Amino acid sequence: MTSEPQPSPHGIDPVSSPIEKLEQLILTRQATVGVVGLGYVGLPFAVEKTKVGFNVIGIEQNPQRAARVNQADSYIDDVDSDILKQAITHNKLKAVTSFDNVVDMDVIVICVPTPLTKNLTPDLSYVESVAHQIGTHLRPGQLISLESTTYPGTTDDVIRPILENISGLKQGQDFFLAHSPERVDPGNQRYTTQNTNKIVGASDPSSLKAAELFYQQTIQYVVPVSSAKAAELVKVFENTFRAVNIALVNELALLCDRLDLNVWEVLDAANTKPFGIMPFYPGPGVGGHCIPIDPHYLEWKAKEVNFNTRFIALAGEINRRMPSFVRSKAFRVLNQLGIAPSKAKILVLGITYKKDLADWRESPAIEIIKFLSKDQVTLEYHDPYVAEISVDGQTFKSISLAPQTIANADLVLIATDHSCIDYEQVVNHAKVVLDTRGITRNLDCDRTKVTLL
Ligand code: SAJ
Repeated sequence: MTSEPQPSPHGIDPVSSPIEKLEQLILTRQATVGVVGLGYVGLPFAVEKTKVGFNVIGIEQNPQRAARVNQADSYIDDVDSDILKQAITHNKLKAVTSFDNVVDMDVIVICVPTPLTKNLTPDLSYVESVAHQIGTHLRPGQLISLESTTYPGTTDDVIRPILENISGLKQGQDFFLAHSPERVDPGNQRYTTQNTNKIVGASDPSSLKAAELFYQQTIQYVVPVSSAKAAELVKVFENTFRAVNIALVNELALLCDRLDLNVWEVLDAANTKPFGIMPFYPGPGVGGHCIPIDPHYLEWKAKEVNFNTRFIALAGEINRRMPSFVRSKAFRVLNQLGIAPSKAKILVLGITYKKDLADWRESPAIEIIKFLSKDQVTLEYHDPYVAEISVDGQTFKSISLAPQTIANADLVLIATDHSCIDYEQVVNHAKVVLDTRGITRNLDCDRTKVTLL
């Protein structure tokens, strides 16, 4: 990665080809960068590019989000408002809601969601809609990079035809197209957009070269692969690897429950092996925008070539089963206290999909709350990151974690293990605790009060 923009030898050579012009604009940081989708991937990426001198235009369909970006009011945990303010006040970043500026952009990076439909099939509607919008403004010399996680073949077989058919331009000679999967671990303080190795793949050499050069301006180690398809598969494999290993330890938790063994003791001991193992831990289920979703993109593509990815299907089934397992464990604890669920008060501690961030969408804790609400349990929650949630039309506000509110609950259910909570205090004041994250397993406390997943 170069720390300084490269001086353009003699300005932009009027006779150079589209690829040479684009490379010069990238090297001199004179390229205008468009980022479509200012979410947990797009906004950190946009800010990173401004830090090395690029002018960035964010295209954000949500007008409230676009306004907040322009007011330097960050809504993404990993983007500090002060850093955002620098980009805005130096006129290096602005957010718009339309695609009219696309013609002024030299590089356009697509960071929009790729969710699943209700029956677990890929929903490319956001990506296709963006491709149509870009296609209507596409001009020679532009590089388009798809970062959204998707099945192998999307860039070449879905995006490319849309861009070529609408614009009449050809990939590789007029415009350039690549896939560079996002690798963002929300809340990770060590690995950021800037120091996380980045895969780049394209199906023609000019596109690959332009994309590699672009990402090398801000990322220490860019890894080229032979095609967009290979880059797409790298990413969905990474998340499938996690989903399958999380499912393995979740299944172990289910088995340990039958064998009356402590799954946390077994895993902690297994992870003392100095080689050939990697720590994964059971939990109340798998949340976030990636792990529960991305593997099913690969499963769907595999079926297209008559191949059954059984690991993915099984992993999804086991991980989706965990919230109801937590419900059955909670009922077992209440039963031992002689309390019927419909007479019980449960305090859910932590509702985000994983610790130390504010994102509670797709969180397993919400699934658990849905189950317990149907069982007419009286529910309260505390989460320092989330002041209010609505679940199936019911609104809950985070209550204070005072000793009295802890003691008032028949059961405290730890669903997310935020680092800022004093779990010793929680156990001391609680009647009983169901710990689905193993966060209390090494605490010096009254263990008779604690049930681990
Ligand atoms: N979880 C477990 N047990 C584990 C690990 C995770 O139950 O051992 C749960 C978490 O609590 C969470 C879910 O699985 O609910 C997903 O956690 P995650 O950290 O794997 O997923 P994300 O979506 O926050 O971030 C991941 C990235 N995380 C890591 O690499 C550690 C990575 O897989 C992707 O770069 C990113 O998704 C993405 O955007 O694809």
